[in-house]
Amino acid sequence: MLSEKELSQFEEQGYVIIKQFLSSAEANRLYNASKNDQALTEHSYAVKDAEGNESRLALWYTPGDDIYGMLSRSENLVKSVEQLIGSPVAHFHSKVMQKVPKVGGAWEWHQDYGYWYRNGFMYSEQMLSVMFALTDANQENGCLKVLPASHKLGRLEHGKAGEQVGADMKMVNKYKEKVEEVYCELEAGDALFFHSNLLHASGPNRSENPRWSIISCYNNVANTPDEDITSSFVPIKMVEDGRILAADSVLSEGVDFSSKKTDKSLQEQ
Ligand SMILES: O=C(O)CCC(=O)C(=O)O
Repeated sequence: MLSEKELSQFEEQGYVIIKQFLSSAEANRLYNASKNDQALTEHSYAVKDAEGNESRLALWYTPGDDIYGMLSRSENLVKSVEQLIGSPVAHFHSKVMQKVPKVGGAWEWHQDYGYWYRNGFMYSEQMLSVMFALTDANQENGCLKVLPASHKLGRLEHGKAGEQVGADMKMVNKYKEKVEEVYCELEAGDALFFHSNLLHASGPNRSENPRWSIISCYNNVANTPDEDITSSFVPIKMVEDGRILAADSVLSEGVDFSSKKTDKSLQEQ
């Protein structure tokens, strides 16, 4: 559960980092599982940044009984999310983000709610993401960077940015005159909770090391979308903590993957 200090950091700055949310054994197991999972590899797709560098991701909706489900459904995590967006919560989706050494591309400045708004979700403050570092993430391998307190700007316009969709750079640059961007350097196992309106981006991976992470996104079940994204309004089935090390390391069969075609972060309005 998050402390008062962590809750007010999230409220004021739009994000909070929890060191060693996962043990290094758990982070390592998740990393190896995601590297070796055939279904995940088959359903992953590449996204180019403005310079043509590619990152890969695999995204699915309903969490299963596998290692990823044991992470996103774990009691400590779900209760922490509930502290931030109210209860009960649903698991909107999770994704494995892969930045291969020397190749992995950048993600342009955006707010997640800039995409999710298009699904018809009304309340940005009832949605958030949690990024789990499966490898160390730093400036050299393209860690996430954020603009503190930008969640208070409300939703900005989003439009085409290379193959991706990014926030209106006129507003982003104006806000950058007021605040310094913060590089969220993480060690494997650290978790970064961030508000759906927080402006964030990441650079390319110029290093010899991979930058791998899982991002799980949550929604308050009362915040229903227009579209039939069932996972986003069905209360999550919580499981007790500590199941990651024993769970099946292959994604459950029949997992409902998203594809590049349906990914809202790639579609212009
Ligand atoms: O993985 C990254 O570097 C950025 C991912 C991101 O911004 C997102 O999924 O919203």
